[in-house]
Amino acid sequence: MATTTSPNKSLKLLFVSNPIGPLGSGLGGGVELTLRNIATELHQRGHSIKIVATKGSTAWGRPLVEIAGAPQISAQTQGRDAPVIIPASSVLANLWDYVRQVQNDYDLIFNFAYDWLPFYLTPFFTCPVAHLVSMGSLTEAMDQIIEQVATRFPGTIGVHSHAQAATFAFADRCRCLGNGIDLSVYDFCAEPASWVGWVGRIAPEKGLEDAVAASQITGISMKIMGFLENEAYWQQILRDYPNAPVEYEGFLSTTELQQRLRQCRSLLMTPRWVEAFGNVAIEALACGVPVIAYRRGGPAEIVEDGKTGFLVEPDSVAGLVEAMGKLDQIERHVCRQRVEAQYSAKAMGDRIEQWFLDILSGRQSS
Ligand code: HBI
Repeated sequence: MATTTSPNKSLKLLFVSNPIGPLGSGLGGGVELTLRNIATELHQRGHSIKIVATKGSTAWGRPLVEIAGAPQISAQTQGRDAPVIIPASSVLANLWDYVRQVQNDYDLIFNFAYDWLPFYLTPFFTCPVAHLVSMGSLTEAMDQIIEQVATRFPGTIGVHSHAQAATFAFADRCRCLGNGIDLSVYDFCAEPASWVGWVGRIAPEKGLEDAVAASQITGISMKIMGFLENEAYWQQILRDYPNAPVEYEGFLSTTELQQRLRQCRSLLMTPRWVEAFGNVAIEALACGVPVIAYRRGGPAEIVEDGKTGFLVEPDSVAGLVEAMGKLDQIERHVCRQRVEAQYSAKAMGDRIEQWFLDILSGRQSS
């Protein structure tokens, strides 16, 4: 139901997770960390949060409803003309049937799924729905259904970066939210180890092979951390770069990840696609780790070239190698300061809270 809200009113919020895997499994990539951080921050501000997610999820202490069912195919493995596929016993369908049943208990529903169904169902709900779109344009079907919501419910489409918004025809109707992390989890490290780091889902769109190539050329060791999504892709990289001093450290928890990340000389980000944001960029900077990133997507809006890292010509291994030779120019404490100013959980909480209040009051702002 619509409510008139004042900034200090506690909102009753239902967070609906993504349908590709349980929260805490890593299958949901950056969107898991985003959901966790927003839920924690808004709870601390006095809002009441409930999370509905795939069976087997963790909700980091927040009230959780677990829903069983078959997962969706990962959206980025689909082609632009991919049809919308809903498997039998679809967990996505079951999630949103639950949401329909309980919608009157909430002021606002917050969707984290990059899937057709929640957008299609939005007009069928009486409770307002806010959508956090976690990736850039991937398929015609998704572009069309998100645009339909952006048109019918102005101001309810949230994105992480201007670069991500620019991949959609309705870029000017997206609300740019950036992202945010709980800085108390990330300890600043002034004296790094000699090695560099690479963090992310190990899949072709993340361009890991370029970072491995740069490690082989420079002889600088590299620690690789993240969810091994595509084994064949990883094995091919090992065959192509047999002498690269690289080590796969597995999919680590946030705490374990930051313990390794903070020691890095630098983080390398080599996205082939328009990374919507690049959470790991702010996680690294929060520890004082400079980021060397292709000038593409979200990381290009986070890294300040020459100040908190280097922005490199996309897909240029030589560019990565050159930047790796200039890391002494970067002051590690400046990296931490930039995150404290723009990407703390508080800064993100302010942006999300204002977004919700604007939706509930029918106000619009970019
Ligand atoms: N695929 N179908 C689908 N739905 C999602 O919500 C989804 C996805 N692939 C990747 C993904 N979410 C997240 O890893 C990114 O949004 C970060």
